[in-house]
Amino acid sequence: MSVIHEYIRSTKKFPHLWCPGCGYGVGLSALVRAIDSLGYSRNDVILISGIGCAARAPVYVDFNTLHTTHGRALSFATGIKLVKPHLHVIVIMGDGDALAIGGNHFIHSCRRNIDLTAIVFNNRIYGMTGGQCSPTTPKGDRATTAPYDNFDTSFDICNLAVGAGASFVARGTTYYAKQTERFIKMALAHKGFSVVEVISQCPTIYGRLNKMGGPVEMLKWQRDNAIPLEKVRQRWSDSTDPAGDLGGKILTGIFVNRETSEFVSEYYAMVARLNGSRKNGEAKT
Ligand SMILES: Cc1ncc(C[n+]2csc(CCOP(=O)(O)OP(=O)(O)O)c2C)c(N)n1
Repeated sequence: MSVIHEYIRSTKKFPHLWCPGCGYGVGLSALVRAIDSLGYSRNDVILISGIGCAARAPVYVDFNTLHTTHGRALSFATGIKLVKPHLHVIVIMGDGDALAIGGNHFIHSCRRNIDLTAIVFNNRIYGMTGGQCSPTTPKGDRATTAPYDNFDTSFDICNLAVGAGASFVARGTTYYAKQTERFIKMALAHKGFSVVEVISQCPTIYGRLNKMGGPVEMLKWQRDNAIPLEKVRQRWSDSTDPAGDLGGKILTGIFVNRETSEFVSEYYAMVARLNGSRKNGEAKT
């Protein structure tokens, strides 16, 4: 029996709602294996999600789980982490949930560097609601709300997270699932706001609209188009390749991994300081 079977709520919550060939099960398995390999007690883990196909992930696994409103998973997670700082608080979001309706919460969680792990399953579209453009739909691609091609420029989730102050940021794919698992494990062990973007195939909607073939072809596309960040950095430093012109390729790897002040520790340090000053009869605030 695989590790995954020890954690799934197979008798209560199956069949799951993901379409055949969806990559989200691969992303969820990578997360479960990462948690298991860190030896966390499942009672100390809480998975929180908003709304969308990605946001269904916590429902299928036997941890503490919370399914919240669209785009607000990080707010719920922030409250829980502040009240129960010993918990490993993990937030699973889709690209629309995290970057569209939840975009503001996302950037400010990065800025706070609060000790949460955000896993963003990116299928480049709104899957659950029928294939509308999301902020990560690539320019020139089709969506149900872009029948003549999308002319918006897409967000780069990882660079956005780095710029906003997240202290661990990585991108993996469902094709390179072991690599993704490794990134998630590092993110979980990291103290601070950690983000792992997981590029996933959505053969039923995004793939069909963009004539990318079935799940196997979409996975092969990932295999052939994922470029390790180190290679590009090398090219940039050689200055032979114009920066930014990646021709639709996906950069994978660790974008940032830094130690910097963390919100919950600072908050409790301040509480202790203020309580101390009260006891000593000093100013109350
Ligand atoms: C306040 C609110 N607005 C809109 C919706 C409708 N809605 C449900 S899921 C979703 C988009 C989900 O997209 P994404 O986060 O990319 O997840 P996916 O389904 O692709 O995994 C939207 C707009 C909602 N549930 N609540």
